[in-house]
Amino acid sequence: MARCIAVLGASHVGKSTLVDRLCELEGRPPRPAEPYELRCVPFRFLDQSWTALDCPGSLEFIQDAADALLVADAALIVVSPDPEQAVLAAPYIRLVESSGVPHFIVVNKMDEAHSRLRDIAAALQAYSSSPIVLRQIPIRECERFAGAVDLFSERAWKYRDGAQSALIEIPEDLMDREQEARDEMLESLSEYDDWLLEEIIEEKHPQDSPVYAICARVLAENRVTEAFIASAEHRNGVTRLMKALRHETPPPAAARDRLGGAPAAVSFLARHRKHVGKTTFLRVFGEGLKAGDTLGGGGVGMLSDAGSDKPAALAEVEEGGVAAALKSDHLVPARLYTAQGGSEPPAWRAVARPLLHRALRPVHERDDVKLSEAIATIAGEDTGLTVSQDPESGAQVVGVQGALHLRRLRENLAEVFGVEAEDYPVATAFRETISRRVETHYRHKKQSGGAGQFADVKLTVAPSDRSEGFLFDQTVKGGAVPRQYIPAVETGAREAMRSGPLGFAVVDVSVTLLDGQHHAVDSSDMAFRIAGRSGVSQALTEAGPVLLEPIFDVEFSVPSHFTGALQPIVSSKRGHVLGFDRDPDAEGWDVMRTQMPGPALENLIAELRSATQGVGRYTAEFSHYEELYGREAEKIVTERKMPS
Ligand SMILES: Nc1nc2c(ncn2[C@@H]2O[C@H](COP(=O)(O)OP(=O)(O)OP(=O)(O)O)[C@@H](O)[C@H]2O)c(=O)[nH]1
Ligand SMILES: [Mg+2]
Repeated sequence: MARCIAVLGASHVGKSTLVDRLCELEGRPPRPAEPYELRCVPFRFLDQSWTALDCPGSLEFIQDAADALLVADAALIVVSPDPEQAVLAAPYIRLVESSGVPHFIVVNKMDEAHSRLRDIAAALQAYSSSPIVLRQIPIRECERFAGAVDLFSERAWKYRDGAQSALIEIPEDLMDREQEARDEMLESLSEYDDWLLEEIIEEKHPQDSPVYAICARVLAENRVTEAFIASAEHRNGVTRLMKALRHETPPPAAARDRLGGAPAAVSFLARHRKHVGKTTFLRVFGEGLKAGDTLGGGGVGMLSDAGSDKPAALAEVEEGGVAAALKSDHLVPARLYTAQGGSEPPAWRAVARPLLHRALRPVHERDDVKLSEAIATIAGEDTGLTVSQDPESGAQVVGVQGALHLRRLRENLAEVFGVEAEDYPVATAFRETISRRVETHYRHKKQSGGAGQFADVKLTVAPSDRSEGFLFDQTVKGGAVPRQYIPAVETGAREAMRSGPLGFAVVDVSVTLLDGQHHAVDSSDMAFRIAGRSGVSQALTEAGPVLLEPIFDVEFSVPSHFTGALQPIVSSKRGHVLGFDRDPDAEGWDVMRTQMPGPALENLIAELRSATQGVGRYTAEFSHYEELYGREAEKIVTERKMPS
């Protein structure tokens, strides 16, 4: 049986360094981490197999972290020792809590800590719905991080460069603090265990082993969050952490139960690799998996070591093990597989809604088809990416998490698929309508040898209610326009709606054909279609055209601390706030409901991130169209009319 931990947290907190150190405890250094990519690191510790899933730090890749949590037995949320940076951990605490995966906090870079550990814990507590309990406290010598006291065993270790830590007596000056922190820890645990509560009330000194068992249980039940300290760079605190993981990380059966049902394997990542093709990373939950076994209704072609750069065949993957499936193109990421079928993962994992939409085009025109194919392939693998087509221009549009994610996409296109692509903004879908009723008369007449063309129409255009689209009616009397030509007039009128006097599609207009004339020989469908089109176009020009702007319901979610910073962003973009509340789904977060005009969304994520230290997010849903007047409207119309 092998266990799996997800290691996640903000950028540059030392996640990859910590994973390297865990792997090096008993083995060789792992394959180096690549920026912005999840890395699987299999390793062994005290005769047991483990895989660490080293998640990329930027929030733009939080979907990768969510997918890693899907398969993890436990999570390590790695944080900075600076209380000011606690907020950067908030999105990860939130994600892990929503997943239900038992988790620990690791305060890393303790060698750089300038604050008291309890202040760091207090700052993190604002975002954690379970109490954060210290498992260790630091020993400092001359302001330097020199060792740690384990609050369970009440033993102290002094770190030594390049050697095993030395067991020492708890330093005299730490005794009181140690006692206080230990009491706090036991008190938190005693809330979930009557025996422990009694021991405390009777002022006994509870034994280690039952306390360890309580710890493992409350961890599995997500009652408390234990915090460890480390300096991964200096290899300090790594063995202690790994020993705690070994004791307390639940077996893979618990992760499988959390997923409901009994998947044989769960895929959590897929990448297209040059010369290798599609590689899907799986965690095996069944009794084991061999190449050639059936999974998801198809054969698994080859199983390869998840930690290796190049394909390295594995005969079999044990229960709980992680492997890369090659030559198994039917497998897709983030799916729960049985031998014959596959099912959707739980809803909590879909965290990455598109936050930035950009259109893509190939740098070289000849790559047009290649680009579409490559994007389709990547969209099947990158679970944080959406692909659509702009209905106005037909351009390929990608929905990504931000500028870094876009960069990873473009690099992937170039390096793996050999297509250079450039991105550009997606035009806002403005519309136009009219403000008054106009009656018009239009005669289409041509006499150029042979058969002529004749059609005469009298019609009105009138504004109709918002969202009514296009309505057509006729009140022609006495066959002035013969019945067979009326549909042609309607077709012409619809054509006129495609682009109005301001240059945008026209909506919410009703056209009524009142009267007209025809000619026994020269009238035709074509002639009435042209008359309908030209007549309506002419009428729209006179009917007070108005620009319509799409309005979106935009809901922000930010740590409460930043709620005040949202208002100026919303108003500077012509939006308005509808209200705000505590976020029921996450401790320490607020949601703010607003309405914002379409153009505001173009760069919203960049502004939101710069106002919220990168952690704010939003969702946007189209709501309705609203009339836009004045300078803003003029600017948009002028830009539209400029030759591109
Ligand atoms: N002082 C100190 N530096 C550390 C420690 N751990 C990691 N670092 C340094 O912090 C930097 C970031 O470390 P990484 O391990 O790449 O951090 P990460 O969290 O994986 O970063 P991303 O994957 O980019 O989010 C590197 O320069 C490390 O050498 C530590 O314990 N103390
Ligand atoms: Mg890293």
